[in-house]
Amino acid sequence: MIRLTFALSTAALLLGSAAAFAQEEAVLNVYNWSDYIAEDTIANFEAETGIKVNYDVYDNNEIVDAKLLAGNSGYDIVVPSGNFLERQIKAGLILPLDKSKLTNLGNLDPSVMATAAGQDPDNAHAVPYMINTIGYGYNVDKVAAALGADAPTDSWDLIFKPEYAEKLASCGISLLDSPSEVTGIALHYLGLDANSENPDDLAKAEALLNSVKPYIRYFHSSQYIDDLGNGEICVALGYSGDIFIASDNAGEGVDVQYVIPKEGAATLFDFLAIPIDAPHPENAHKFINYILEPEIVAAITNYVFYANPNLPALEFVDEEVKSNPGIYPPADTVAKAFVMKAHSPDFEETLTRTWTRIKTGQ
Ligand code: N2P
Repeated sequence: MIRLTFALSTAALLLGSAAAFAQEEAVLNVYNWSDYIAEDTIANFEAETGIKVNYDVYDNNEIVDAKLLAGNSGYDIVVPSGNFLERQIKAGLILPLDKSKLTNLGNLDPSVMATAAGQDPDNAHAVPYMINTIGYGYNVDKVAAALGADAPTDSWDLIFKPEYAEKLASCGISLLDSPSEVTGIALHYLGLDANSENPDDLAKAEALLNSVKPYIRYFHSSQYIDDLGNGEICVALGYSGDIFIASDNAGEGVDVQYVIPKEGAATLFDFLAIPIDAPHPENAHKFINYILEPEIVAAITNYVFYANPNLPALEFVDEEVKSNPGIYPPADTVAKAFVMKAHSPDFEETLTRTWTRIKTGQ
């Protein structure tokens, strides 16, 4: 009898949650990076599923992190980079995926999934969306005018050696407003571990950034797309695809090139993930499965110039995109790149204070 009661109440619970899913309102709240989806992806998803999408954008991991930590963000989909995702999973902020609902999961490159499992054990919580490197973009004519033929446009020296940065100040250098990524790159440039949490190492990165700070026009993580293209700035440390977008949108006669510096660039995955308290988890799974369709994700890659890890999508990626070594880098470039890892919460706090000091000089 007890067993029967238990069975009945379990069945009622299951029916209850099935009913809750069935009754989930036809809404999905997406929080994605700016310039990180094709023009018609959302409209096509809405037309195919009848789900209305509310779509917000951000340009920096720290913003999403703070919203997830605060809870009740209202978002059903977020797109953290792997190093942030790793910490968010450990903190219980991300919903485990129901893989039975992700019928297209097998499209993902097994080697990428193996790498991703380093940040999301067993790939249990998130699906790799796009792959990017962090290098820099530069305006070929303006940099040549400022530095002549000797400009080190294959090296981080262009930004981190004051003798060059000083000469570029008048045409404008911008850095990402991203503490972990920019200090990681500075550490790597100094020959130190990009993921070091040693205070002495961080002090060296701070000193390097301070040495070029007088020549930095601004710290921002998306403004450079327009400004590189319209000639407002001439060098931007930034995300690979965003620099290709700047190049693609550049005004008449403006030649913007992306550089993966010879010392190595940062490389990272951004992931599709569902916050633990997402109001529409069922719709979020439908969205992730939709993005996993080869033609859908290929259209995104063709529009935003970031590589995706979906193997059957490759045949739908434009030839000029897949043959671009800045978008689909060759193996030796990948070997020199470094992966950003999760920081401890304590170090993250120290880093935030250091970053404020660098930006404000106080
Ligand atoms: C898109 C920037 C995405 C790359 N504009 C950040 N990881």
